[in-house]
Amino acid sequence: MENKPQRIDLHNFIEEISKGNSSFLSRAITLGESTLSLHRNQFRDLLAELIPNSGSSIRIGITGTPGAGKSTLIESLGTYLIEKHQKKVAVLAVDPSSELNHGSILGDKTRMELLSRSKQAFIRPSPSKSNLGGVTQNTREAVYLCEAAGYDIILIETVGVGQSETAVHSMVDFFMMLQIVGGGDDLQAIKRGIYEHIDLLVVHKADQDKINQASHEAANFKKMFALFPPKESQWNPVAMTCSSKENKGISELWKMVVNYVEQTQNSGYFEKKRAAQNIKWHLELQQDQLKRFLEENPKLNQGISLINQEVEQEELTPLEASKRLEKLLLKLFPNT
Ligand SMILES: Nc1nc2c(ncn2[C@@H]2O[C@H](COP(=O)(O)OP(=O)(O)OP(=O)(O)O)[C@@H](O)[C@H]2O)c(=O)[nH]1
Ligand SMILES: [Mg+2]
Repeated sequence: MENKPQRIDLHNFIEEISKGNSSFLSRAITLGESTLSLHRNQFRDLLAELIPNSGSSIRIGITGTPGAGKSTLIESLGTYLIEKHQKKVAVLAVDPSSELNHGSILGDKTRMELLSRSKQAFIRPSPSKSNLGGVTQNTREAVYLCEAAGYDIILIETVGVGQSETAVHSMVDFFMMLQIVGGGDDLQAIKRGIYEHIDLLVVHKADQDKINQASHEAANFKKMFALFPPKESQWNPVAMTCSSKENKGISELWKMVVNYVEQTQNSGYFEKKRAAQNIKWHLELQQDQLKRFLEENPKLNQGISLINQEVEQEELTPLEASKRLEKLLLKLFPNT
């Protein structure tokens, strides 16, 4: 027989996470990834208690095609922030394909060897769900938990393909994209319109022997950015070169983030963006809650199974089935 799900000791969790206990932080994130109602409900209570202690970090999204060097840059930047600025750094990942591709998680851990050994860093691979909505929600919640545990900088890695990039953009303060030197203009990126959403473009792998070419490419990106209409943030996207392997350009990159935060905090945009992101989160939670509520209603489930069977046996057309579902919903929720 399956074990009954365990109830967690909420107060103990709150206390330990607030003290920065990373193993409790990890367990809390796992609780949030559970699909069991008991876990989700407990997680919601935990998060509600901890959210007032969150919000004070800088949230940074990092995108780029597979192999662009995102994890390596996170290793360099994270180590720099810990050593030179005494920051605590959390690394999260949004990669809905990671369930299919366990290699990438292992790869990330080896790319972030120093960080994974540091007590000031916390690394959490992408939740292993294939549904992007679930992954996004889990990651957003993990951001709040990491902040409550005292992490000052949250770095979120995402692959520059598909919708995950847009999802990460909607949960960070600052968004950067990595492009490999010599890679040319990324046609895919142009198609996705992603250049218009980034705050910083890094011409990456700009090692000593490639620095001239990289600088030239960065200058071209700057010209392209100058043609974009002004953003609401009033921040002009920046292009710069960086070699994570040689640790070049890391402090300059950090300076850029600090400039951005200062400028947008002074203008009020920083808070405005967070408020808009909060509303988006609320709407996502609401959708999720409604979906769960419906999925867990036994009468509705029974009715849907019957309707499905009849469609499969060609006794009902899809349109007739939709009418039947509407009738069933009106019967189950008569006041609507
Ligand atoms: N020459 C050079 N190679 C680099 C640099 N940064 C990363 N690399 C190499 O690029 C390869 C990919 O690096 P990752 O950091 O795993 O790239 P990623 O973007 O995280 O890749 P995925 O997570 O698979 O999407 C590795 O072999 C790195 O050693 C750099 O600055 N210069
Ligand atoms: Mg990676």
